[in-house]
Amino acid sequence: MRLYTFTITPNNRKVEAFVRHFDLDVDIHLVSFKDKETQSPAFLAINPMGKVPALTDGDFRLWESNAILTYLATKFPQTGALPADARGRADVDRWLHWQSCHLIPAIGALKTGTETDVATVTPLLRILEQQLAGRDYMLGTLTVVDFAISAYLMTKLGRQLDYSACPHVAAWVERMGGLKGFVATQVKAL
Ligand SMILES: N[C@@H](CCC(=O)N[C@@H](CS)C(=O)NCC(=O)O)C(=O)O
Repeated sequence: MRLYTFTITPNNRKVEAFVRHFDLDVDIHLVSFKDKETQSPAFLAINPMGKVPALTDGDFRLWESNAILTYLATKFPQTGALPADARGRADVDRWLHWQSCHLIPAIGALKTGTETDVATVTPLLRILEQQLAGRDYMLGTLTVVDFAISAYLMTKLGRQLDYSACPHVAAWVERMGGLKGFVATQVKAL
């Protein structure tokens, strides 16, 4: 298995951190944007979107960070990072979709400058706060959901959000940042 990644961005870091946290038998390949590697015919054959992260497993080619996370957790069940029962799995899907459909657009708007008020993300942080009350991790134990969401709050922009009403979220981001995989992928944050 080979992971194509560019560590510094949260879309990539969350997957690479997962691989490194659990010491998964995955070859990590850092792509070179300088050399336009993601636009090369060889890479476009892996991901026609020309984006990382991407994963190859034999002749299987997978892209989209959340799909890669759940695939890895399925292939390496020893991680215990993906509930097997229907409700647990639906719970994972719920939060992965929430991250893509709600958190990313809100943070993305701040990043591009179409929104300048960091308070626009606060209602979403409050949703996380509610979920994390009484839990160390989003679903109780460490799952792909924690990797999928926390990586965005560890960025330079993520750290500028207002956590004053969300102490559980702040503590969780701190806890996640201390995990082996996130320590190993600590580079100058975006
Ligand atoms: N939704 C995708 C986003 C992937 C993505 O946007 N990757 C960026 C880096 S964070 C990229 O490869 N950009 C290069 C480009 O667009 O040329 C995911 O979660 O994997």
